[in-house]
Amino acid sequence: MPHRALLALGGALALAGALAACPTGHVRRENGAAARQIDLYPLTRVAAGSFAMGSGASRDEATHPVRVTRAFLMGQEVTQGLWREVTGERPVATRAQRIAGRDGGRCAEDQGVSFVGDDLPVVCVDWLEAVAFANAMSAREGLAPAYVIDGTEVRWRRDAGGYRLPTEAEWEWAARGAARGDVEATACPTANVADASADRVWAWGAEPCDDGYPGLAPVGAFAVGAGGLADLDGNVAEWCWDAYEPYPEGAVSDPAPEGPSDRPSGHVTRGASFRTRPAEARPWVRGFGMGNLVSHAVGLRLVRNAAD
Ligand SMILES: [Ca+2]
Ligand SMILES: [Ca+2]
Repeated sequence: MPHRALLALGGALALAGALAACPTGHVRRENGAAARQIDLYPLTRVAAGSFAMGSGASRDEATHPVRVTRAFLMGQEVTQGLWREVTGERPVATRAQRIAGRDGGRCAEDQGVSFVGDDLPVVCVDWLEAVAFANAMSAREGLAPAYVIDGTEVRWRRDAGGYRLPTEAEWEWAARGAARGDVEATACPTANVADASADRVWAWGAEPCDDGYPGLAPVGAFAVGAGGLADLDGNVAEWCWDAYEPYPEGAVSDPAPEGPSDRPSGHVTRGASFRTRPAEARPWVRGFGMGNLVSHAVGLRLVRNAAD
């Protein structure tokens, strides 16, 4: 068994029982008020724990011990319908007009494939828009905002109860727990990746399977892994909080490198997308984009600190 497959198995075993679904559709208010129905963004609890982060397959994925000291609640990829509900804007269509030419002008449509739909993941939002959306979600539910945003500078108030982007470590910890075993071998039929249907549109290269979605898939269209998290290994890559840095050599707790939103080396994105070949759809692959990157393959999912 390849080293990275062993690590994947080890990670999955270490996480057995670490993920547990919250009662669907409920969140508990931070201020102790009675829980209320939240229909639009169910959350899954991810327990605190320790794991070996990074596959060890390359210097960029250097394996190192990481401790996630606090449980958190994680949602699915943010849909365009949720974005519109919270902000009043339909991001893809409006941004495609405002930013024509960026990402090849493909934010709303590419080669006849539509990227617009309420049940599709939000795409073509940059990192600053993603953190601003997290604060907007918090405001909507009366939660303390996680971010103080001053122009392009963003400060994370780590104890705040509001919505935020996951850290890269939280994302990988959750993804390893939700993985369905050998992700490399199974990504194509169980996640929205660059498959034969995409090849028929964009001629990216023949793949041996067809997941049925050349572009975006509705969020949650594929079977969820342990604990109820979906699309961690496909559909859209997702913005994380972290500035993109080389991994540390030693053990760390709650790593979360910070930097200006427009730093040249950018912010981390995690997870494969519909543009990722199945063999590359691995939960420890790191991506990054400038804070102002706009891509129709990059969206977001949100987390909150768990109350206990
Ligand atoms: Ca696909
Ligand atoms: Ca994803």
